[in-house]
Amino acid sequence: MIINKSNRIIKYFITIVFCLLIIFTKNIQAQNVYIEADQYINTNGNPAFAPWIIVEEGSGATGKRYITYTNMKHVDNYKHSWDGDDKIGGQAHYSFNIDALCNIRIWGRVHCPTPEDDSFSIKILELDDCNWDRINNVDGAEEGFEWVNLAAFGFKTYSNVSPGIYTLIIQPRENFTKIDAFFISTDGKKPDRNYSGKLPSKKPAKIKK
Ligand SMILES: [Ca+2]
Ligand SMILES: [Ca+2]
Repeated sequence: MIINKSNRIIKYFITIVFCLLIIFTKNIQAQNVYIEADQYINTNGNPAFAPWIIVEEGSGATGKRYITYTNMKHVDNYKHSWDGDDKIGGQAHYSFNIDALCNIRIWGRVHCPTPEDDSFSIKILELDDCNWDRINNVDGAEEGFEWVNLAAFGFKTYSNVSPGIYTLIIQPRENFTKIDAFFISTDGKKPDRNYSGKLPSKKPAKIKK
């Protein structure tokens, strides 16, 4: 009698734990991520950031800063090659964390005044290996900085991305393309138009001993 009662209690307990596990697993949703374009992570071990430059701006750009490039006379018709691995142009590297299995698409906050200043190469190092995508002919950001879905202008979307640390890389192509920020959407939502960015840290990061 006592053994039967104990068995029932154990069964109830296992059932409750199992149900909680299902509910918890279903509710795991990866976090969306904002990246400021000026807060790149290039180090001595990575390609140089230049010819990208950081421009400080009082208003318009998130975090009051954006990146661009203006001195590409050394390349054909002021345009850099689409080949991001040719080692002529610089690269901007950004690290971001995906904390649960998800699909991702990437938005850019850009200002592209004309079709002659609206292109760059892009890839995610861990997902694309050697393949660069080509952002070009960007519509909707002629008058100032606007969020654009880069999937509409040449960048792929990614399905079933596993949790982990990833590296977004961009390389310049046409002069004067202005890039302000990126948004990694993991839930299909658009970036918040009220996002104002974050200023770069004035203090150096503390090193834990
Ligand atoms: Ca910015
Ligand atoms: Ca163009």
